[in-house]
Amino acid sequence: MEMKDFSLEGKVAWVTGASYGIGFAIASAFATAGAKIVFNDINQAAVDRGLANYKEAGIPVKGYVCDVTNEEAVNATTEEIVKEFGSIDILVNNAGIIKRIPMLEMKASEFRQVIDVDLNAPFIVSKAVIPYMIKKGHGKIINICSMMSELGRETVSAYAAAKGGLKMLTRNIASEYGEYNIQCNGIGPGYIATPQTAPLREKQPDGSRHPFDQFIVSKTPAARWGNAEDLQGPAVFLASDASNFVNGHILYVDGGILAYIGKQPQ
Ligand code: NAP
Ligand code: GCO
Repeated sequence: MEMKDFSLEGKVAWVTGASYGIGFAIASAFATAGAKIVFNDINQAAVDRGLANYKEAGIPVKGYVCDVTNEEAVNATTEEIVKEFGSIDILVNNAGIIKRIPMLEMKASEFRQVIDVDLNAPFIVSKAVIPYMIKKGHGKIINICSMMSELGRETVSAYAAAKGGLKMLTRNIASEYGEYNIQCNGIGPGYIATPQTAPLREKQPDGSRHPFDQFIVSKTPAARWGNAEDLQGPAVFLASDASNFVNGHILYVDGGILAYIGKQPQ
């Protein structure tokens, strides 16, 4: 093994929904490791916000407006990226949404919307990119899964169904395209402090911590929320040649939540 196996020099990486948060942190780490970065977001305002974030971080980047649930738009964006950059060596399916609604109050249309962004879109984007990876003779796909790929909890039925499905889509892409030297793996972040989880960390009117915030810290052996930077090393590993025989794996980056039975009563 050589340290250059961890390098992403000369690689082109597309991270979806990467204007901020986990996607931005992963794209930034890829840039540090030598990759050229492209990202997309759902509208021009989001892309502009992303471009400003990358500029501030000194990272050259190209941003595209593309709704990942729109197959036509995804195909067109994929073609544009390949035309401009020559290939897509690394794809991170990061764009996602969550709706926290008790199942009996959730409309079928709301359930479908979550499945559309969190599960159908990784299928659509991977389907667009894989032929180019086959042509190039290699490719890395990283699907951003979740604790909810393994666990359920109140109010997140659609999200858990989608992220559980994404885990299996990951394994299936690995199974179907592994012979073309394509590795498809997942990252399952634990509870990460981003805008997506901000409502779960909101201070109470009396200034005390949100009960869910305290619950998560007590469930996490690391005794803290993760931050987006905690995902950078694992993502670079899965994007690099150092992981060329790792396929269909979900790497949980969760401070130990899944390993832990919980604090015993005192
Ligand atoms: P996030 O708010 O979920 O970020 C997702 C990004 O995707 C946003 O930039 C969002 O844009 C974009 N997006 C949403 N729908 C899209 C669409 N149809 N087309 C294109 N882009 C779209 O924040 P995050 O916490 O960084 O989450 C990133 C990923 O990690 C998600 O897949 C999430 O489920 C997953 N995850 C998060 C955690 C956590 O604790 N934070 C844990 C496990 C997994 P807008 O903001 O403009 O809507
Ligand atoms: C929730 C959270 C989670 C996290 C994450 C956990 O409401 O329980 O939003 O679903 O965001 O996906 O890994």
